Amino acid sequence: MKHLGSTRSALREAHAVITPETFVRTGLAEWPGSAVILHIAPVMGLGARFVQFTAEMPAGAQARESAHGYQRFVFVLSGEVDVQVEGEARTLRGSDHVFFPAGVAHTLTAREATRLAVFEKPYEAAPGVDAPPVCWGNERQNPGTPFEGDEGLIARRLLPDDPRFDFMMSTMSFAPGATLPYPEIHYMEHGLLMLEGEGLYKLQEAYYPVTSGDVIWMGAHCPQWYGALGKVWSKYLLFKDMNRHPLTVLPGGTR
Ligand code: UGY
Ligand code: MN
Repeated sequence: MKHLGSTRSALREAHAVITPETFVRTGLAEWPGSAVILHIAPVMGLGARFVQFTAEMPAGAQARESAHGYQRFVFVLSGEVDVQVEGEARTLRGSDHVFFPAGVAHTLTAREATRLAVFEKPYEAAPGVDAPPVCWGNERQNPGTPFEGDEGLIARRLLPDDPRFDFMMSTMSFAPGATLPYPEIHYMEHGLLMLEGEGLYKLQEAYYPVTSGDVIWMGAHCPQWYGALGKVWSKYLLFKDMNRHPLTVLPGGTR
């Protein structure tokens, strides 16, 4: 059906489902030599206040910090990347992740063909609250906790639960048949990347079959619910703005 223009991708006022057959590769100045698939950005015109992209780095490609000083969270999907920041050097592989605070200089150098999930956001300082530090971790070594008591739904927080951070990254893992306990509505927005498995996402009034590789944007107050299908656990990576007062969010996406 692809050749007839059919796709599961859909754009609505408070959500977007973006599936791989509609991905378009482009470049960014901070990522010379890499292909960038910019999934979610304020230019969508729907109120997104962050950017989510996939960076496809060939071996040897190097990226540097955002020229605009945005915070950056990087999750390694595949491959190997050398990271240098604040005099520290580490090599990251699948499921490793790193957070760079706003304005912190760093480099990412691919040792082999590497795919990264990247999230960037202007930092919103809060009065009397310090800036957050660089943070490292590995999602697979993170034990997580049952979400609202459900052993079939494990939430893993990839950043500290700390007011210095103005967003949270986590993964949500669902046993086959597990669901979010209720349809959520909240003022915070989400960027989502399906990492494993498949399920059904309800966004506003529509149900979407989703699978590994799909991207979803959920705007403020977008009604949202997920149920896992198939015979294996499904898992998604999730951005959520946190810890800042909603009245500091101005219409049009600036603060
Ligand atoms: O906590 C959350 O906002 C999360 N449960 N939302 C989601 O998975 N869509
Ligand atoms: Mn939510």
